[in-house]
Amino acid sequence: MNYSKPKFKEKYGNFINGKFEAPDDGEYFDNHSPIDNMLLAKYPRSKESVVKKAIEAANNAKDAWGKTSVGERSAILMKIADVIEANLNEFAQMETADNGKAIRETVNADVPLAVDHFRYFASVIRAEEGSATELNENTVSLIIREPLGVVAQIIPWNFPLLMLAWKVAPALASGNCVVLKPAEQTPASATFLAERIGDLLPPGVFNVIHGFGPEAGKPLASSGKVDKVAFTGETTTGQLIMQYASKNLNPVTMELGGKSPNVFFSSIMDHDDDFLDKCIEGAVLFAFNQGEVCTAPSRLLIQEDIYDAFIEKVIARTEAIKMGDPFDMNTMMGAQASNDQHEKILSYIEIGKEEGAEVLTGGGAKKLDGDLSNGFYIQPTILKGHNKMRVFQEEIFGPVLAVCTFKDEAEAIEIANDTLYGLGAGVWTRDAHQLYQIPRAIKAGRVWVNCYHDYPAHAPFGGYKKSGFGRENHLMMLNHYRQTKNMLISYDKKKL
Ligand code: TXE
Repeated sequence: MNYSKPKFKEKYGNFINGKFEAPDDGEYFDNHSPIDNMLLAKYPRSKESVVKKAIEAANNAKDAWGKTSVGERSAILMKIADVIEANLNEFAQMETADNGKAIRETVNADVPLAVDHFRYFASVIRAEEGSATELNENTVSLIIREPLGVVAQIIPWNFPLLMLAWKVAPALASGNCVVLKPAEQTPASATFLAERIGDLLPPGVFNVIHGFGPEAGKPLASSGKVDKVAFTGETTTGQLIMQYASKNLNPVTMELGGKSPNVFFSSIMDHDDDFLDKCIEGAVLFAFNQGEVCTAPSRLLIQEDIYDAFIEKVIARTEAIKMGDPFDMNTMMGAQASNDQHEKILSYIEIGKEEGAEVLTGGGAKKLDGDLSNGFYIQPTILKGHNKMRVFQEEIFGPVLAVCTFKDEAEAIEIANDTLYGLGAGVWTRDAHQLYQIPRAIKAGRVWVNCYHDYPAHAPFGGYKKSGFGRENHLMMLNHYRQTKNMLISYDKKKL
């Protein structure tokens, strides 16, 4: 199949109470493609009045939706998954045009993983069992889960459809209504989804409002008429959102930034075989999704006795990454998501150089030909330095790898944990002791051992430290969107 930029309408509305609506003040913002900086479409620049309307619609729908049976909700989520799957290529093209990522990623990862997420939560709610305990011969304790009501969800631009699925699938599965604000950089796939699934859900159950963080996100997160705020994005934005939600004592889930260590021990070089090739691929995953991944393995730690031999292979593999038209199936790395992001990454490369880091490969923007020359491309870049440098400590969110060496296990653990963040980590070794003990010692919510960047729906995902709290994926997620009701029932006729 030949992939290309899909046709967009001139402008789109917010999706509120089951239909698309123009913004009440008539204000729109322009959305450009980072591939070539061309205008894609206009979206509503929503303000508080629109946000309130969406929250009201969700509140009106919550009682009926909360009372639907598990079977009904499961069937609807299955249908949503089927609709996304049936439109896989359209979703993938839309996502590539909007975000700039390569079509091979959207076709093979973003969209299929979103489909799987809806199927997982459709299935897992049917397998759940409750709990009843006889406390004594006349007293029974029943534990019942109830939906929270209306959930505000604010998502970023790096995996627009997949982050939507991570948030929306468990919230709907648990019986909540949703008001979702996609990132202003990537409004397309949430809109496309609302167009396709709008008639599967009762009006008001799923609402999408577009706009900027302070104008639309803030009133959404601050509202006393929502019952929970779930957020993925930058750590400082997460801190603001916690402040807004705290006024209403609303619970929050925070999935924030990262600076994940990827640690390679000497034993990986013991044999020159497939496993070593896998390790090299694992190190080069810093460039996956243009490095715009909260768990990007952006710090590479190599045991010093294998450094020269291993880094040579990593550099060679990095230089073989094919950049080009994101709609070409052979392209491995596409455009950064926005001009702002492009500028931010380039400035970090300069900061690295000023700090004295050695550029091992890359080191600047990448100019492509024709229309693509206006797009936001960056060469995958490797900087050698030490862990105190800013490029080792701050989230760059681009294809920039900071590499250093370590002597032994103790130093590997020390460097790995010398970060404000604790989202992801990788450990690569053939040593059975290390492959258990090192991940246990690293303070991160997800440690991949001899693998990386795998996100199955049924494995819990989330951060330690400034990477946030609460978990996503896995059935434990359901309880982040539910209340626990305890019914204590006495069967004793006389005794109180
Ligand atoms: O993120 P924000 P930005 C990091 C990454 C990137 C930097 C800035 O380093 O360079 O953050 O990106 C909404 N009240 N990550 O500015 O601001 C916003 O509209 C309510 C890492 O795009 O966190 C969008 O929908 N909402 C991260 C969402 O928050 C607000 C993924 C995310 O935007 C708001 C994204 C406010 N005051 C960026 N301000 C990860 N680790 O996954 C913004 N928003």
